[in-house]
Amino acid sequence: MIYDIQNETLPRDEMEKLQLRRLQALCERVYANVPFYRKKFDEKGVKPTDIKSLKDLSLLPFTNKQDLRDQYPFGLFAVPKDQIVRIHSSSGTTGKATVVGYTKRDITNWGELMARSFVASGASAADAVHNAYGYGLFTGGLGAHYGVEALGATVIPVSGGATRRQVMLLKDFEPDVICCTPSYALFLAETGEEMGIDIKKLPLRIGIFGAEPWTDEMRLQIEKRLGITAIDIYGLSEIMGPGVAIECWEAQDGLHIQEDHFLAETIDPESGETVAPGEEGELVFTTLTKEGIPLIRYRTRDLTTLNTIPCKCGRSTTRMKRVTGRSDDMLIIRGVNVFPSQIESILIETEGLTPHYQLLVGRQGNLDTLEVQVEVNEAMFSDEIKSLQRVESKVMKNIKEFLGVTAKVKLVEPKSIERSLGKAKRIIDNRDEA
Ligand code: DLL
Repeated sequence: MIYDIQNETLPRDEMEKLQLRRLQALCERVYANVPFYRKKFDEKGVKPTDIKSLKDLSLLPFTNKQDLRDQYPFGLFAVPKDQIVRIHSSSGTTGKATVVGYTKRDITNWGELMARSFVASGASAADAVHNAYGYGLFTGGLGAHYGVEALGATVIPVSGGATRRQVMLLKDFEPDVICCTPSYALFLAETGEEMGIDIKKLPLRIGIFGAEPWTDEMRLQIEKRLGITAIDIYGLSEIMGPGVAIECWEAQDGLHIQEDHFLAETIDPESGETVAPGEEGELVFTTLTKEGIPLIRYRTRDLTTLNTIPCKCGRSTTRMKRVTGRSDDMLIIRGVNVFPSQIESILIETEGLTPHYQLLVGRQGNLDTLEVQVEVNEAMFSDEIKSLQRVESKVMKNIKEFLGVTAKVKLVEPKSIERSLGKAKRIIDNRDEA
């Protein structure tokens, strides 16, 4: 089923016409209402009327996270404050928070896009959704919540935390769909096992997981342990929140971008030049319909590849590959670039290891060092030291062979790495202290 058959299946030329119309109106709007953009346009010598085709997008200036921080809290809002009906904010790990505001129409659009996303995942109005994304300034909880209501399904607003109670609710309320981060899904499976509740045997059918990078290997684990179809959902608060793009259950082959609302490009992160579909680049979004805080060419730092081939599910929207890392999560270990997700793939494929891991980055002299700490499963834990050492060297060898970096590998006890209720913390960077 497709929720918004008209907009999700628009032929390419009609989609582009709609995008252009919206882009032109957007440029007029931000030029008139946001001094920051007026200045940026003027500096580039571009006027809203210069945008005559979608190709002219490249004339427009980029926006980045620092711009949002510099304009903290409300400097990029394009409407008077009395039209803002909701604020969200993302704390980030460094620097000031970024703040976003939504008008009534923004909230309605977001609900509709999340309703589209639920249907793309295989859910329907008849389903009940256990929503374990955090409620609050984070966009996950309320974003999914309003989507369930727009669809007319039942929302169970659990939020994050109290994990044993969550397992009880999964058993007692028998929801069809769960929303949470992929790392939390595994924590739920593990907690269920401890409580003697096998989530696989419950009616739960679909998981909608996002807010952090995960891999296909992790998907298989989650699908097996929870007995569900695991769907990847992508979004970021600056652009809207969850629901910017989602996989369809029919293909699970790339995430459909809601292109009538968000114009996507991929660029070379160094030069800023646009790269062609099929080539990896940094994802850049222009919000076509947002009123509260519209953004022009926002650099997400997320790396992906666009695919314009229509999908077998019937949607014609451009798809993006699973985001395997942010350019700022990339580690450079002795000159070699490594993403946590690449290490994750190697760990998950190794017998006896779990997907619970952390990467400790340090410095010795002038060189960066990497230590991979990964939990073993119970069976492996009760094995002899010799076989543990064998696994350690095997993982070290695979990391060296496939990724080209030397890492120390340390197997740790089951359940010794702290579980996260939201986004997992994969990297511990001790370089500043060294
Ligand atoms: O994480 C919004 C969200 C909530 C998305 C719930 C999906 C589900 P932020 O806190 O602003 O917003 O973080 C956005 O998280 O730029 C990516 O780096 C990362 N991210 C989000 N979804 C995915 C995903 C929410 N499916 C940042 N795969 C983004 C990989 C993701 N990374």
